[in-house]
Amino acid sequence: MARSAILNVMVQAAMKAGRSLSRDFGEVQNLQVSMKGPGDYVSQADRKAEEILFTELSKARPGYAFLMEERGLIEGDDSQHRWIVDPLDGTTNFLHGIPLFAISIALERQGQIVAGVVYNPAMDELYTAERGGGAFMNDRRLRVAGRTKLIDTVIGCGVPHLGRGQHGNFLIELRNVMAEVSGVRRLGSASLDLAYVAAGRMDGFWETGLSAWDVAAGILLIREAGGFISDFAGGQNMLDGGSIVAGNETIQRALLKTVRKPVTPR
Ligand code: 2AM
Ligand code: CA
Ligand code: CA
Ligand code: CA
Repeated sequence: MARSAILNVMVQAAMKAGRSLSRDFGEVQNLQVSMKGPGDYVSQADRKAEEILFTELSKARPGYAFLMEERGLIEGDDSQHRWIVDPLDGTTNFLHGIPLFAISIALERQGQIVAGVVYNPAMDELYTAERGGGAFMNDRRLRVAGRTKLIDTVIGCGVPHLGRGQHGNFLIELRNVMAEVSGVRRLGSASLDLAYVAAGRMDGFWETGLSAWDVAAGILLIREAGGFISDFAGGQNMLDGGSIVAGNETIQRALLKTVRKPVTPR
């Protein structure tokens, strides 16, 4: 598999930040942790990884703008390009010693996501995609799962955490989905959830209340693996709207209908 120069830059940056996360994951009890809000933690590990990504990406492409979880928006001279970065997606897992976390890097060109990397250093799984070039895990080409009946599927979701609200809506969505699928999973890292859908490990995924850095790279992975994605309204406003429903063409459509079913007393 030949990677373009820009994807190579992203992979090298992700690996370097991944080494930093792996070191910190080994000594997680010594990390300084602070709370940004209820149930919303950030650690030195998040900040160090973000620093590495910012340094590496700006060295390789000076002037590109950034949108990063911890630093926020950083303007650039180049109005065409923007990096969308989550240095540690799944901080709660990380701080609990659960190896389900990832670095997520997407590159936007004129408002379109053209390259994406999701890297889980604990499992050494590197997911990459370029627009029109397919999606890969390490060197293996990815394809979304082919199941077409909801009853046969395993569907991932995100559970709203303390302070995020929408718990009531989530319980309705969950009840709707549980009634129609084979199993429901919750990994705790949205970028990995989307990578797992791209890899065909989960047949679909839904979550609300997400940010652009959680989903930007994963969206491209799924599209390039032949999958479909929409927001909860069926549109394509996933980056700003924060809601997402994914799967193959049939499952995505069915899942969207299922999660949005009105409540029926039972
Ligand atoms: P994070 O670990 O980068 O914060 C899990 O459902 C998803 O929600 C993860 O992608 C996680 O990203 C995000 N998340 C977890 N806790 C959060 C919080 N308190 N506020 C916003 N996003 C959160
Ligand atoms: Ca966070
Ligand atoms: Ca995140
Ligand atoms: Ca994060």
